[in-house]
Amino acid sequence: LELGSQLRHALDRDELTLLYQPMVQLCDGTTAGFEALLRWEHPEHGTVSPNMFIPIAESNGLIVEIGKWVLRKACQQAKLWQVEFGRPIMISVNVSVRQLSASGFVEAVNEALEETQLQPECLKLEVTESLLMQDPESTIELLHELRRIGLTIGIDDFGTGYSSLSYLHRMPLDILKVDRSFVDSMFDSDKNAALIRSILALAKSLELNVVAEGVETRAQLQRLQDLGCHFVQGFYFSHPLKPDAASEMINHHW
Ligand code: G
Ligand code: G
Ligand code: MN
Ligand code: NA
Repeated sequence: LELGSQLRHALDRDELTLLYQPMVQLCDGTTAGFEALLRWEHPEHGTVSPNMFIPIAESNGLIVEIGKWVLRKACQQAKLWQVEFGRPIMISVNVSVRQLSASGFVEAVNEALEETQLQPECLKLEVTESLLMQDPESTIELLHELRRIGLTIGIDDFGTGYSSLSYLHRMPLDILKVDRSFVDSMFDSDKNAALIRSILALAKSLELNVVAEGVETRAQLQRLQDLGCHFVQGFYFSHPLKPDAASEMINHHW
């Protein structure tokens, strides 16, 4: 059977799961929240990466249903943590192009929030740079609507797309996530170091908070802190974790 039709059953068979990667706040070393990362536990192929099946889900339309499941599951988990730990825990959900542009996306967000009773302020959406530039005018409208609800909007994989600066400053964004390729190469040369500095300067002038992703070493962490980065994520702190293991990171001091 081909992957596409198996994916149709994956939801019913409970084969989709979310892992959670901590997002660390640099000013005080606390866990500010988590990014929810989707996995497919395939009965024969083992764990399948979203890189593999999200494109399939986008082409056969299943992304809408999968996206709703992810939103609901992530909000549910954030609410559980909030109740257990007595403070709001931010949850970030990745949203793909086709999902965001499908009609009913805002309704799906509202339903997930209502059903789980999570405050909208705890939900962050990560949209990729390429998405923002595909249809900027209607995207700006939609993001405004989501922010009016109370959501936080982050631009993911920043620096890898082709953002037009003239649109970027009109985009209703809260967070800029520096793509991990920049963190990866920040010590390679003076030019690479300058690149990440200028991304941080751009974020500052646009009044966006910055998350650096893909932090794998203490040296990277220290440099990013010196450069004024607000949040970090990466294997240096933690891989994406199952809910129980993620719970143990909530009161961890980094
Ligand atoms: O966690 P991992 O490195 O496997 O993620 C690979 C890619 O899949 C990343 O680009 C990530 O943004 C994307 N991704 C992870 N979870 C989701 C999800 O729930 N929905 C969408 N649309 N993309 C996701
Ligand atoms: O596109 P997005 O930023 O959503 O991608 C998230 C992906 O990056 C996840 O699949 C996650 O597993 C992966 N990831 C998270 N931290 C690190 C890291 O420190 N190094 C590397 N190589 N990948 C990471
Ligand atoms: Mn992401
Ligand atoms: Na990214």
